Amino acid sequence: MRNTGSQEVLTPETVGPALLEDVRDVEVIDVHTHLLPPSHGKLMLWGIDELLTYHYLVSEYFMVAPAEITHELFFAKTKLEQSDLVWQGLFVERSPISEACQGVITTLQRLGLERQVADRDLRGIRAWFAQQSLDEHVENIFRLAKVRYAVMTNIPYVEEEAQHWQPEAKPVTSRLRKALRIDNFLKGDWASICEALKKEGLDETMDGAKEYLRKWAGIYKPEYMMASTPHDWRYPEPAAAASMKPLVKAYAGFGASELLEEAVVPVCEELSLPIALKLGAWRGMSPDLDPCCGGDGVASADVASLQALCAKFPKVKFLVTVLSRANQHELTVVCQKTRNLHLYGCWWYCNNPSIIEELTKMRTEMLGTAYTAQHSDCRVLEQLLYKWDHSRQIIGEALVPYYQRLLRKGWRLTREELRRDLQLLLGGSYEAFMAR
Ligand code: RAT
Ligand code: ZN
Repeated sequence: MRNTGSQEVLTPETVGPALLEDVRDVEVIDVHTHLLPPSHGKLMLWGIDELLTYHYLVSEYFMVAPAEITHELFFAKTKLEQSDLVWQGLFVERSPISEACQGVITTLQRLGLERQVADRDLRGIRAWFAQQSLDEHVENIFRLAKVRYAVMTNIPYVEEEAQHWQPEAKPVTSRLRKALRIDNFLKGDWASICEALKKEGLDETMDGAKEYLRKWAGIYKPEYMMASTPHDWRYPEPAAAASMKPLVKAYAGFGASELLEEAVVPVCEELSLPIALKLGAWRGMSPDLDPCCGGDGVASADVASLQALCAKFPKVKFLVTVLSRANQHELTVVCQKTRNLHLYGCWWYCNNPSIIEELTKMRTEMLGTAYTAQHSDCRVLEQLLYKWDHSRQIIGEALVPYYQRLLRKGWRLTREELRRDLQLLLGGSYEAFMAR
């Protein structure tokens, strides 16, 4: 009888099917999402109308929308009307073959809504979602997606969000962990930092900024501080910003490098918090799409700046992902050489099957299992289903040849060891890096 237990010794023939089965089963950690708990009311996005108005789909819809549907007209409509238009344009009038469209179909299939999908029955789909009880539904989705926990993105200077944390923090399911997002610091946006300080009754000084970070770290108890940097982010900042005339400087306040060095890094050192960076988003490239968060593009980032930052602060741990495919190889090399840096996920425009496959292969070749192969970046709860289903399949298929090659050389590998490796790639290496 074939031994299918954890001590089963795999062969070049059996490793492929075993890997594809195990990669579907492994419980993952989702290190970056935009999910929020049910206690945060309308900020927690879920259901078919949120799925259909995901910014990837709205952007795609505008490529085929009738000319008379202007951006203004579309965004003035209700969520339901917007979702009707996207459904009609992308799912009824043509086949939904893009990754974002396929994602909706995978999600509905996983929820057992095949018949409604086959009939293009959007009403029926809506009716199914309307029957769900929210807390149970959240748990059900995490269980079906086999996600142990996901890290949220918590932005303290967005009032709508902050009100759920103070004066009293609302309950958060143990499936969600926190991350303190501080884009305005990495942007060097002193004016918006001052606004936030004012609201909190803190001094508009570097000490005030540090106190602000400490305060919100105390409220969230985050996994890490995080920021997506401007597309032209440089560290250290070009001399021009540093050598501003004193008066101009007093008005402009502190620059991004100063804020990093004098506020973010010291507080992270003090609290032993890693800094997660996302490099290469070109914000507001297409402002017409900003209302749905779809206006951003991609730009090649300066990976040397990241390397300089990690080298300058060896006691701080950094996590990183980049948006541009063009940066990926360079970044992988930097990650291999930099002990305080951990690579995670195929971000946003890289979260497509062809690119996930390519990145997984390249990263495995250079980093072995010492990276985190994926994060979902979900904004809508049920997206956990498709983002993880799709990624598991592609990552699994990308890895098979590496194991086959190894086993052909006579390497002895048990099923348990294979599962261990998959766990490392889908959350274990992240936890090990964080705990180190
Ligand atoms: O993927 C997204 O939804 C983007 O709009 C961004 O939010 C990005 O993931 C980010 O975290 O900045
Ligand atoms: Zn994100």
